[in-house]
Amino acid sequence: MLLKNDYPALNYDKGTGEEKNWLVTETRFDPEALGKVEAVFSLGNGYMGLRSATEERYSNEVRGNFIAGTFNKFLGDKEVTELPNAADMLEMTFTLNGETFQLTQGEILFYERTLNLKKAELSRDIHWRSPAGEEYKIVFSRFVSLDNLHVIAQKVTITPLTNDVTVKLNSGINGQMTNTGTQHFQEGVLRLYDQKIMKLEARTTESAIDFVHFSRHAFALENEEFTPKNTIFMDRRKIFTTFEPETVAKNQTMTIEKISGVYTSRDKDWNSVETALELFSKVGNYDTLFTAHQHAWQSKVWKQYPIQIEGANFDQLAIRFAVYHLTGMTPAHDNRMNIGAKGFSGEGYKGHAFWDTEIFVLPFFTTSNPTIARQLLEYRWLSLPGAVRKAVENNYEGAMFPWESAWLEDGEVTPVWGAADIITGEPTKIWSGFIEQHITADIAFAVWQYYQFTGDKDFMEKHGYELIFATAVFWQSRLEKKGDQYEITGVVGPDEYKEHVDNNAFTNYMAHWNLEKAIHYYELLQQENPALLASLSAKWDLTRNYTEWQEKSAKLYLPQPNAELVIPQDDTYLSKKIIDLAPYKASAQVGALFLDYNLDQVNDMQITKQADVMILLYLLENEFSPEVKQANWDYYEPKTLHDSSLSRATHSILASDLGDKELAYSMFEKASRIDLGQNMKSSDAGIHSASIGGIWQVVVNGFGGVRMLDGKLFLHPHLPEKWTALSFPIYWKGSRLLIHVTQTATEISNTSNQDVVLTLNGKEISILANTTFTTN
Ligand code: IFM
Repeated sequence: MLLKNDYPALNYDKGTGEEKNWLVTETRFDPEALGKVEAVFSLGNGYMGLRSATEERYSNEVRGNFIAGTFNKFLGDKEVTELPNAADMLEMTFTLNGETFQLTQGEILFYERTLNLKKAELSRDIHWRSPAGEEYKIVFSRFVSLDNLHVIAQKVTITPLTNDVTVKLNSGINGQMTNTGTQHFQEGVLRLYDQKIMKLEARTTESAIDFVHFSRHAFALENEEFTPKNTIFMDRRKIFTTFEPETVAKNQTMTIEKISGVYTSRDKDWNSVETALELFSKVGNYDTLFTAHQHAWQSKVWKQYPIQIEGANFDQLAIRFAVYHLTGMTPAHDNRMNIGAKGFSGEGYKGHAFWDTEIFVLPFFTTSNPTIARQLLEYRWLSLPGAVRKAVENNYEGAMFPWESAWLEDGEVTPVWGAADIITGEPTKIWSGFIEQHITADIAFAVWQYYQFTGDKDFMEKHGYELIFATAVFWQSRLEKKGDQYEITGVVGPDEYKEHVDNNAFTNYMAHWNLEKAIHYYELLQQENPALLASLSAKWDLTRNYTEWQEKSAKLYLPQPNAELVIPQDDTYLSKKIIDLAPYKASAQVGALFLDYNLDQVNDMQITKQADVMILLYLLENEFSPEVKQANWDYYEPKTLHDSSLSRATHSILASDLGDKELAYSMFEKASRIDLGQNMKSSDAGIHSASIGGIWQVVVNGFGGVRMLDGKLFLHPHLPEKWTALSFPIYWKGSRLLIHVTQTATEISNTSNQDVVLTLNGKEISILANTTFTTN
């Protein structure tokens, strides 16, 4: 029976030939570890995402179907808006010769569940002996179409191996889903059309978004289509059909297809339930849908991001895994939506967007698919009203972006209470929504980074300048005069283990950067586009602000390196107690520290949750010398628990910059295993979007050495010893460059019609249009 723990649960080497380094395979069924695979093998197309729960149900499962941007708030002050768990369309219960198919019963003689990243298809291949001794080969396949964003397709083949048997199916749409108990939907109309298409309508309770779900089935015996007798069944929020038993002879195969669709009134092209039904009626069968789906993945994803690592199979798989999820989690179809910190792969963080998007994920799109990057930044521009509301509520001016975002108009949606405090027994207050304020500068930084990479003036004129000005207006109102200088007190920096600190270095430097950029662009627009400046000035009171920016930015306190070159993370960090972190660093459990201490106690120790000063040294890298970077690494890394999945990628990139290839690689190894590794409890609440974006940054910005400094492109690769080659595309000011790096040479193909100037390994070069430059 394949339930043993004596070999790794995930296998990365099953793919051969064309599929080498494209397959991740779960090799045993473990009813205790369903959550990991549900999340890590989740399917998505940016419009929706599905946790990969199985067709048949298990007690520890968490089923999840999330549709981008359909936020709803449950009643009461304790709740914040969240992405509702929509009706489940995957469920199918099989009765084989009177026995219910359940892997916890009988014996599993063969089991493999595989996520094929290239095809974006999930399959499950099982040889099962039932409790009565009948053996079956059962193969399940499914995908969420990238060609038709509304469609989910499933196929099941059942082959009895010992005797002729009967196969009965109960399948439908189950709207009894909740977000861990919270029901977000009012019941709507249930209906069966033409004895074929099941429909479930639902409406979110507060945001009043209409959902309509459809499912239909098709059956074949040895490729001969047939229609079994069936009975429709409706219950509260549930519509199911029972397909009566059909005899399948030994070694014959019965094929069942279930095609489902979901449409909502949030869709830009939403018209009515009737129109949705009409659209769904035209959807093809599994194979035709799959051909179009594969074509879409090939043309929109794998051709667009042909990133290759040679010499390390797992690493190649890991970067493909990253691109796979970056595609699935990103609502590229609609600029009113953003990326959830867990994508669509779980309820974790409620579908909200954090700084994870701008600092960790966006660089992938800015560099590899600027159209999508622009849309994600447009989301922030569209959500300026919410940011203004948050500023007003806090007695500030300008745009104070929420720590967690959902609807454009919502403003702050961070929940106020979190995990249990082990000392007081009370819930811990989450301060981030109140005082983790660096996100406002992070968004401005991402705008600037996008502009530098793309040269997209149209974006700047329509959205970018306004975002940089509105955020700078916030900062000037936020700064506090203390003696001769300005300070920012009472914040949480990226290190969320320090609350209510004064002058968090990252926050102060980023605010300063934001103010300086606003001054720069104000002056630039005075010269180049006074009309635009006048209209933005009227809206944001820029004439007064410009004076304030100049005065305050010049006097904003920026913590300087001390005698040991260490930049104080905040005013008091360096004077706090130091404890031995070795046991916590060695623990496989994230947050193991909190089994011994509560957050108040951790606040008083030199313990850092995640890259804080380190991310400052990365983002504003040319403001700090290599000596300062090294000294801060040596000081802070031993005090950093990497308890946030965002941490290791940044550390790896810095280690690359500091010339420590081994350390950079070991940090990368750990980062790339956060979701994809063997820890079967790492991802239950969902994958880690920022970590996944961070993995791409480690490969391209760290090992590939791609940087944009002061608006110029730099390339300084340092491949890990075991990699023989790395290839990736980047866009620079509209030109697509294909970069191929080996241990001894770098080749850059400029596929555009314009010359590109960049600095390669410290030397400025110009690569003529449509030519390839090679070193050595
Ligand atoms: O944004 C992060 C934060 O930096 C650390 N905690 C998790 C958040 C969401 O990923």
